[in-house]
Amino acid sequence: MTSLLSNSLEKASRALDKTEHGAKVAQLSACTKDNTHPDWRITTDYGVKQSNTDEWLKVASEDHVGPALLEDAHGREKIMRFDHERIPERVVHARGAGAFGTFKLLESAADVTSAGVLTDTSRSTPVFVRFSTVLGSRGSPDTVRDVRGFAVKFYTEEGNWDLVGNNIPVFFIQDAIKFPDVIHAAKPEPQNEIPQAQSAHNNFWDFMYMAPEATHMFLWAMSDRAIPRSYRMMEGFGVNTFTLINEKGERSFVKFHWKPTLGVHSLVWDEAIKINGADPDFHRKDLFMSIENGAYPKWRFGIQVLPESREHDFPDFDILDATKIWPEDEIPIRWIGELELNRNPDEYFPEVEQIAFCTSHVVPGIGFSDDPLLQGRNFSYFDTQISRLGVNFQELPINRPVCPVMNHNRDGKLRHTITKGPANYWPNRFGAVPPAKPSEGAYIDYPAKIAGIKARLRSKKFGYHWNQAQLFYNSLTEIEKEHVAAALSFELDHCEDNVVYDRMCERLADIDLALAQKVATMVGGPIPQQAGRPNHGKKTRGISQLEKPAETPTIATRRVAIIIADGYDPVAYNGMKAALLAAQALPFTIAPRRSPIFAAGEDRNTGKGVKPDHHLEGMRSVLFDAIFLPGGTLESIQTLRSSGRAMHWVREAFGHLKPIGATGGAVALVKEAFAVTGLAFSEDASEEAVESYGVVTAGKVSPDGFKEVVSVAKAGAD
Ligand code: HDD
Repeated sequence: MTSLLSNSLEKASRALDKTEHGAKVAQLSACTKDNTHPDWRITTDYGVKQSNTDEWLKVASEDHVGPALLEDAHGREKIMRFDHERIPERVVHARGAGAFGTFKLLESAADVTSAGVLTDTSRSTPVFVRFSTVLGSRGSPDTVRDVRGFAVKFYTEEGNWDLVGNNIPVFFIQDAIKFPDVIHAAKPEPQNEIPQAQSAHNNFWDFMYMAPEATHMFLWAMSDRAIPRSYRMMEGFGVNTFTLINEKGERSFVKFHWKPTLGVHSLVWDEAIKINGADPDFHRKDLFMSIENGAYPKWRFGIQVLPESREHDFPDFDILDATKIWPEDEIPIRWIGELELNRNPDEYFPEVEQIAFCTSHVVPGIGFSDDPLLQGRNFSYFDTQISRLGVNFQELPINRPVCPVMNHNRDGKLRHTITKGPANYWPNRFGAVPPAKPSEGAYIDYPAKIAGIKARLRSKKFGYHWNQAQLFYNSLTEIEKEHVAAALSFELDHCEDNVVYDRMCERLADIDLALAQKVATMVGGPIPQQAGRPNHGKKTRGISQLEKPAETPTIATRRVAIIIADGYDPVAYNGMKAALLAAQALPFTIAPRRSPIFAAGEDRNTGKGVKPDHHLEGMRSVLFDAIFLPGGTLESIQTLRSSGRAMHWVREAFGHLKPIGATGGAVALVKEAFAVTGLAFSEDASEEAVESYGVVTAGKVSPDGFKEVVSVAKAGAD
């Protein structure tokens, strides 16, 4: 795929390094080295060149070599460094991928905040974004059913701002003190560490029932949002309620949003579970390759703002409750900025693994609210970085702010800044300047007036667990509702304890009776006869992902398999490949073998043939967004028809509702493959009927036909 990278794109991304990423890349380059320097030879970590890095120093005689000597400092260093390569993985969100990018403000929010990053439209703020799954270990697959992390570090001129969000706008619990419970219940069970990276087990669903506040979020987690097609095609949400403070000292509540310009798209579950085996790095690769190919993913940045005076205006929910959304129908989103990811990391560990986010890291103009989940998070992240990376974690290159840092924090493990001067305390007698005033850019802690009793409490509206769960379900389209029912049926099928699935069937009746009945029938639970709580029937905008197509329909970066065999039609093959490349899609040639495949009429002794990118056994249709069969001689069709794998590619792509194109003799092959699915398209089936399934066939090859396949694929991509 890298071969698609044109020189001009490479140049463009290098140019970006200097301009768009500015300060952060300049800072990182000071600690970046290039191990490919032609004059360099292998040395120890203390800099001494070594002549042999393949044999340990040993005692040798004529007929015997060994034992190995402890004296070998190079050998010992090499092994000891290796022994200590791992650090504790993140306790949640261990599996992740990241990239550098740029945040640009398109419209100033100076009416509500004084933050430079949200008011100065001339700025280009460097960022690093890390996407992740929550439950799995570092080596777990990418396409599991799970919430995805969407953590953004803005390296602003006033210090680092970490917006640590998810791709789902609500959370399982309301108070941070319950975080260890929900995570213990969701992670592998303690007696056998099973299952990995799955919520489909007894403990998770036990907790979902026992903690009714989780009801809204588990519906989101059972929806298509939890199996995204790509990190580039998912929304991001700050989830918690933060605050903004403007120059006049007025405070507003705020929720942060990211919306992908490529639209929100998901896999289907059958694809997701198969991709986990076929390519466990599917999302990581997708992000890396699209940036490498110059197809930089973009998101709009939005804020939902409520003046402080409106805190109690919403009878159905508390605006500080992280298990609730602020419905867009009531509080619209102001889209004010844009994020683009345009540079891959140079090395995974020092950048993606060592990046450390803390929700407590905000800049002047942005503050916290009394959201009890956020308050606990502000403690937890800093604490976890100390155990993961050590107390000097903010000195690591990826974590350093681009503005000056001056304070009297010193020492600790692996401190490496050398600070000159005799004073490591304040105030001191050496005439150091005093701390800045607010007018000089200092952070202002908003002087909120607080009075009350000390107690372990939640406010009353935190008890309304059902209204937004129903609102979410009602706002989905029929197909999305079917997917929720199927996901619940899958998950509860993996719970062997009938106490768990029986209770969950009862719980679902608090949301929607038909949903509960459908799932109960599938999983063998008691079938509820009446709703636990009547469904209020309300809906809102912004929930169904079908409302969120790409800003401009596109198949750029989508993967298309062109399946050929010896005797293929070169006009159809080359024409389609050219049409796909023109649309910036990624065509892959797939054939029964990876050695050259010869076109119809090509001499197999003198011709060069086409070298496929993969053979049919090396890949699976689940790894592609669309397939095309160019047809050709009888021999070529016969080769594919008699291959169970080739026919399975076609059927599986059809089963996953992917666009399929075929020309010439391949049309009959495609129809034959469908016959097994029970959807035999008769020879005289109307074109519309066939196309309604995303299938485009043409007896004759024509440039218009290629365009049509591309346009059906575009519609399919949405
Ligand atoms: Fe968290 C990591 C998102 C609640 C405690 N969290 C972490 C990451 C993301 C989130 C994206 C990965 C950051 C990275 O890529 O390094 N977490 C959320 C969201 C939450 C949330 C959107 C709800 C609004 N988290 C939450 C609570 C607590 C934590 C309530 C604890 C009280 N989260 C952590 C942590 C992690 C973490 C243990 C593990 C690794 C890390 O912080 O750096 O501190």
